[in-house]
Amino acid sequence: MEQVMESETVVRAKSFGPGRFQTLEQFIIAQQHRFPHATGAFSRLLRDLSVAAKIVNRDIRRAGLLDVFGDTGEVNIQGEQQQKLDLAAHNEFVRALQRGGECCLIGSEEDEHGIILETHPESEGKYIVLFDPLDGSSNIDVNVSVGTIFSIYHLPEGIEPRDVSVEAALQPGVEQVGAGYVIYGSSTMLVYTTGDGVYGFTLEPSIGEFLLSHPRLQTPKQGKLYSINEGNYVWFEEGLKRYIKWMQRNADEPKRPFSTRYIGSFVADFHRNLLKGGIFIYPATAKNPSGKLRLMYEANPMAFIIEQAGGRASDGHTRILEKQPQALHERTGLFIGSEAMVLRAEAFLRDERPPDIL
Ligand code: P6P
Repeated sequence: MEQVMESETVVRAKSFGPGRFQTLEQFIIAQQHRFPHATGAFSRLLRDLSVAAKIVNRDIRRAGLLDVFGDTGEVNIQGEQQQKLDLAAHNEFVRALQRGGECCLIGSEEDEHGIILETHPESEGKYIVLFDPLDGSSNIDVNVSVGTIFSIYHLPEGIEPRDVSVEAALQPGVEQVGAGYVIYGSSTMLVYTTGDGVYGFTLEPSIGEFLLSHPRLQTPKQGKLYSINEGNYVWFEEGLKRYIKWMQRNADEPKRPFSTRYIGSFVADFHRNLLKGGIFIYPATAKNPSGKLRLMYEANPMAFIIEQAGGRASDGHTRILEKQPQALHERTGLFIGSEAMVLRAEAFLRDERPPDIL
């Protein structure tokens, strides 16, 4: 009997059988079965986003070989140089959501007004998706990890998809039904929550599947890493300056000094702190009174994830998820990460003695 050699891919695919790893699709379907009235629309929406993520991943991995480095010469709504891959990523996610038909409204960092999608007769079009298609894009040309961040809301009751306007997206973060990010790093991971824990999937390039690698992620209550651009120190409020000096002191309870880790790519800094413990701070300052990061498609989705992982997120005073948005692209100060570290930062900002909390 001639021994038919299976291709390496087939062998590897088999080695990723149900006993080893669950694919994102299998996981999404398994989760859907937990909701008796689920129609599959949300599952299809997540699948649409994961397909776009794989395409963006492919383009990023080849960025050095294709003419996609550098900027388009355009400036986006944020007043930032629009990188070619920014636009390519934005277009991929828009196309995926258009094809899927489950989304009726998109809010994207790369689009000033919001994009209303035609819904399909065979799908419900009851979701609103907000995203930063390629966060940290200024790092693309120097080969530093970048990411995509997305946030999912239901279309508010009583509004038909054909009547949707961008105001329908202006819901507080507590109304999110899903949130996630993709980190294009040493490996490509998709991390998301729907309110029942945080799950991380690592892309296996040889079979083109996201495989469950980090089930029920929890972030340490206390960490030793802090991420902040201290180049802005002169514009920090006094309480934050005191917090930074407290973290740098040679002391115990908790053991300090902490280490600073700042990549300048929010998704990468967030992901490391999520896994290892730590705090990421981009505060409102005298120079940037509203902060830099955007509430709707950066702070809110990451706040949903960090709270589901046992952490905390505020603007230093107010819980991020309870902030009532006034505009699609509004910015916010952000303190996000290990619960004890965010609580202590908030105490310093209230000008209190460092409390013995947690
Ligand atoms: P700064 C990237 O442009 C970004 O929006 C985040 O990804 C990152 O955390 C932050 O800005 C870095 O800002 O002012 O420290 O360069």
